[in-house]
Amino acid sequence: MKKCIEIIGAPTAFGQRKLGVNFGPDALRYAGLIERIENIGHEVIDKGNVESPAIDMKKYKNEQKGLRNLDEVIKFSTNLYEAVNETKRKNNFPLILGGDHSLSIGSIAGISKHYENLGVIWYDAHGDLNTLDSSPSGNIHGMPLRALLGDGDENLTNIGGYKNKVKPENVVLIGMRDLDDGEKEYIKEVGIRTYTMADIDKLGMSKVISETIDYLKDKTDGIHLSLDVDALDPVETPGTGTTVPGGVTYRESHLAMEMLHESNLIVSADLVEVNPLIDEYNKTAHQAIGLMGSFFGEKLL
Ligand code: 6HN
Ligand code: MN
Ligand code: MN
Ligand code: MN
Repeated sequence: MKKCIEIIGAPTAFGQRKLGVNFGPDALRYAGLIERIENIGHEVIDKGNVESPAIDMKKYKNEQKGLRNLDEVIKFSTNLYEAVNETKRKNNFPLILGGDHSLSIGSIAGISKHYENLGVIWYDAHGDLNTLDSSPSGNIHGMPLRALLGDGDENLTNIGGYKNKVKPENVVLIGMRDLDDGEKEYIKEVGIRTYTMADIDKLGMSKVISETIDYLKDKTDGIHLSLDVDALDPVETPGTGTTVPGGVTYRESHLAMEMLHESNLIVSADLVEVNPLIDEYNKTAHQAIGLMGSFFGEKLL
């Protein structure tokens, strides 16, 4: 089925400390993302990049107390919320290009407004379920999913003018291998469906995705994919700020994307944490684009 996909660049680096992730959207464009999706037969509209507050280098590089770059993250999230909301109002498919993972606070705020029960697949090495108290870093890219579930700084939980964008029973975590203690406790406390790397090894990706789809399909009215490229093994996607060894392979990820495409349940996606400044000749963007091919229904024959 032909889709109208709106590309929304989200050039933010305020959620962490490695500059260059703000160039992720252009790295993905220059590696050929749009042509790749158009060649499948979809219509693609590139909305360009969302406006971002300027980076004050001194402030950015310095130690900060509390939530790093909070004001900038709030402003950026609000801008992104508005852009994504507009795309959904037109009933187009938003593909949000990061940028660090804090952007999901804004993107999912713009999507969830249009659903009673949005499902979220968080494909990542990390849970991104910290609050300031449990965070080892103060980096907001380690907190977006928790903010979307309703906990954290009020400004972040209320982007878009409403709270509790997602329900814990509508979330599935895939690829987990680096969780902070507070995140582990929270996952158990509220009961979030989680596939760790050990689970993926044991079950195989095919079973992981078919279980995920079965788990979400009846209770949700649309599913958002949040794809952090650090879910993959750093050998496959080295150009990202918080690599963790022992990740998902490129082929397993293709299978996951193909199965999600076939499910026909996905309504939006974030592709985040591509950092061309710490990459090997834009390899990570190229790998990510390969995955987007499968995600949007590319077939060899
Ligand atoms: N990401 N759990 C660590 C932290 O600082 O909170 C790492 C977060 C990584 C964030 O995957 O987008
Ligand atoms: Mn992440
Ligand atoms: Mn991650
Ligand atoms: Mn950690």
